[in-house]
Parts: sequence; structure tokens; C-alpha cells
Amino acid sequence: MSTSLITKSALTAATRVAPLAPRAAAIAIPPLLRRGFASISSTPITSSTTRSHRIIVVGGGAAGLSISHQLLRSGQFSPSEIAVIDPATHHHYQPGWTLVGGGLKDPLSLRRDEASLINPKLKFYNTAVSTLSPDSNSVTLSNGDKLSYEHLVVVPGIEIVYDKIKGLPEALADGSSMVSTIYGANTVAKVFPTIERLKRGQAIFTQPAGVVKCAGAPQKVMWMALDHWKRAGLYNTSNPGEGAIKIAFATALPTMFGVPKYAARLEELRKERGVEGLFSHDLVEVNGDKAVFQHGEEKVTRQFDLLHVVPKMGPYKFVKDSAVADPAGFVEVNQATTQHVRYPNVWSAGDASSLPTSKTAAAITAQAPVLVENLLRTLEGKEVVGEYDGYTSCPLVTQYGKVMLAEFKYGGVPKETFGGLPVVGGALDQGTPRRMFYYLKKDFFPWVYYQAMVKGIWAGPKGWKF
Ligand code: UQ1
Repeated sequence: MSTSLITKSALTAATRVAPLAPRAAAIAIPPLLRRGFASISSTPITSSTTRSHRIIVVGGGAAGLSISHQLLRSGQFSPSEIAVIDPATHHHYQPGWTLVGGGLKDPLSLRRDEASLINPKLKFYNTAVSTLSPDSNSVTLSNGDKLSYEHLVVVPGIEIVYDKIKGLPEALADGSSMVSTIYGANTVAKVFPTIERLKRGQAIFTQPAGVVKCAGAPQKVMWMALDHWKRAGLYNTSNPGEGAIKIAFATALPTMFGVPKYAARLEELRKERGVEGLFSHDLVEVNGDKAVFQHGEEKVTRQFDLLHVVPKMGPYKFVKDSAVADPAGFVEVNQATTQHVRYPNVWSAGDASSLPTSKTAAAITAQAPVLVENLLRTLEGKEVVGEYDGYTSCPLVTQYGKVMLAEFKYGGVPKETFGGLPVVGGALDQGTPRRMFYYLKKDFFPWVYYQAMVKGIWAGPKGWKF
């Protein structure tokens, strides 16, 4: 999939991100057979090796890097006792991709070489995982090598599955089409040029059914596009019927957002700004300039001149197929402790986990310290004590220069870091979009992410962690 997008795409800033697991399983020779061959043959053949590490961290994304570096900083591990496995060449600050879609950032400024982010005291396997075997405390790499562990941290993230929407891979790869998505390293650079190119007609922004990373991002890019068209004199907020461009938000959800407090504010904004709401509309097909939605039992077809799509996403196959997965394919952990419900030496956080909260880097700032504390306590034979309350955040860009900093915990209950602070005219309410939050989102978070979070010294709202 990603390969076809690269080769066919006319995008200039296309980058390669290796999927964490191979799409088709590598042909693996069973280890026993391999040993048999080696013992009867005089010709040396490549044999698999088994190495062991005290801790194996599967995934070198926001969660994998935060957790492995926090563990390392505990001072309790010798070099190479902790291993990180990830096949990616590049690491992307994905929360910045909404800003790329709004024309505010260059995707290359958000990218680093994966290897450059990994402390040399960690053993880095720059390869994919093919199998997790928690019953034998081992992991098999795509080259057949086996690694054994005392504790396993499963944090590979989730995968974008472009072809779950019919016609989408082709439409994205076609450089002349007005179909794009901020959700991929290879596609994000196409988004703003399509927004700039649209001079009239119907723009549709979609949000799918099912789990996605950062459920607010689908509308952030829409709010910036609206602002762009308004400034260009192409969108009339007070009388949208008179503007050259019409905007619709087509979401599979019944509301603008999953948290009632912020959903109500966003619904007000939608109405004020004359954006058509197509609720419970799940995009299933892109065909030329037609978007087909599943709406209850019916299919609804809408013409578009610009389509911003959020693809479907799901767990990687090696996670879904393993004994650590729940029926939906996520790593089944206790929602307060991040410890696996069946394997006490298996842990998870971030997008791949079953933690019932919104999948964001902000969530990981709160999950990682809990996981690390509980894992270290378990190594010492102590009870787990750390508790994660579901904290996550969605800095919702509602226009250029303003962000509504939605922060909440399990149950959709707001948990605002700055809420209630005294401000002119009363107490600060994070349901109101503010300029200060825009600069946090645009400048501070990307900076603190690479300077501190991936190094294991940032705990989000709890501040620095030394
Ligand atoms: C955060 O720490 C962070 O990561 C660096 C974000 O970017 C992905 C965020 O969006 C948020 C909200 C936080 C949380 C930190 C504070 C100070 C609210």
C-alpha cells in the first residue's frame, strides 16, 4: 500500500515509513527443522539466533521511546538489557500533521531519523516483528531471529488501512485528484495544495466509524481550510449559500466530538459558521467526484470538489493474531495499571493498547510514567500502585491562531490543566478557543516532544520528569 502511494504519487515530499509488521508473513522455517539441517549438513547455512533482554519494547514511536528512555533513566539497567524493536527509518511528530494540512508547517520539519532518537545504551533492532509468543516469553523478528524477555512492552501503534474505503488508495495516489488525507507521511503534503487550489464548489471532510488516532484531527483541518477560504473571500460564514465554496463535515459519529462539553461548543461553531453536518455518515467509497457514505441501512452519494478523508485504522496483524490481544485486536491491559490482564510481564500503552481513551501523544505523557513505575515495581517483586485515569488531550485548532484545548479522562470527564485559572473576566474555561493554546500546540508541544518527551523527561501536564 504505502509503496504504491509513493511510486504513483506526484507528491514532492513523499517519505517512506516502513510498516511495523510485514503485510504478508515472511516464510519462516520452523526452528527445529533448521537445527536439524545444521546438524546433518557440512554446508554452513544461515541459522536463527536467540538473544535475550530483560525488557523488550516493541515499537519506537511516542510510547516506545518515552517508556524505554524512562526505564533507562531509572538507572537500573545495564547497556542492552532493554531492547527496542521498530522497522521504521523515520520518526514523525504526527500531531503536527494537522498543521501541515493547514499550510503552517513543513512535514520534513516534523521528521527525524528513528535511529537518532534511540539512546545507544538501548539495543535497537531496526526490523519488524512477526510473532509475539507470550507463553514462551519470546518475540520473533521478521528475519526469523528470536528474542526472549523478562518483561514485554507492546507499543507498536496502529496501522492505517487505506483500502478499507473503496477507491481511496487510487484517489490518494493520483496527484491531480482533490482527494487527500493528513493521516499519512506519504499523503500529508498533498492536503494544503488541494485547499489552495479549490476556488469553488463542495468541500467534504470525513471522519470514519471505528478507532482512529486523535479523533479531533478530522475537523481541525476543516476549520483551518474554512479560515483559509474565508480570508480568500471564497467562504461566507454569515451566509454560506452566497460563498463560492460550501463545506460539509461527514462523520460516522452522531456528534461533533466524543466529550459532551467540547461537542456542544463545536456544534455551536459548526452552526455559526454554516458548515453542513452529515452525522452518522461513514465514507465507504470514493469514485471520481462522488463520495459514497453508509448512513444506517442506506447508501448516500454526495458530489465533491475537494475531499479530505480520514482512513480506517486498526491493530497490526502480529498483535491481533497474538495471545495478548483482546477480541478487537488491542493489547488487553488493565485500564488503571497498563499491565496485561493475563500475562503479568506484558504491558501496553498508546494506540495499540485497549486503554479506553482517545489515542494521542498527550495520552502517552500520562500513561508512560504509570507503566514504567508499575513495571519497575513488578521487577522488585512489589505490587503495582501507579494508576492511569484515562487522561488524554485534543488541542482543537478552530481557526488560524486559536485552539480549544480539550483535556479529559475516562468517561469523557474534563480534566483541564489550566481550567479555572483567573483571567480577565473570570475563570479560564478550556472550552473557549484561545491564542495561548494555539502557540502551545504549534510551537511548544513539537519542541517539548523532541527535546524531552522522547528522551523520557516529559510527563505532559505533570511537567518535567528528571
Ligand atoms: C503534551 O504534553 C503534548 O505532547 C508533547 C501534546 O502534544 C502532542 C499535547 O497535545 C498536550 C495537551 C500535552 C499535555 C501538556 C500540557 C502542558 C497540557
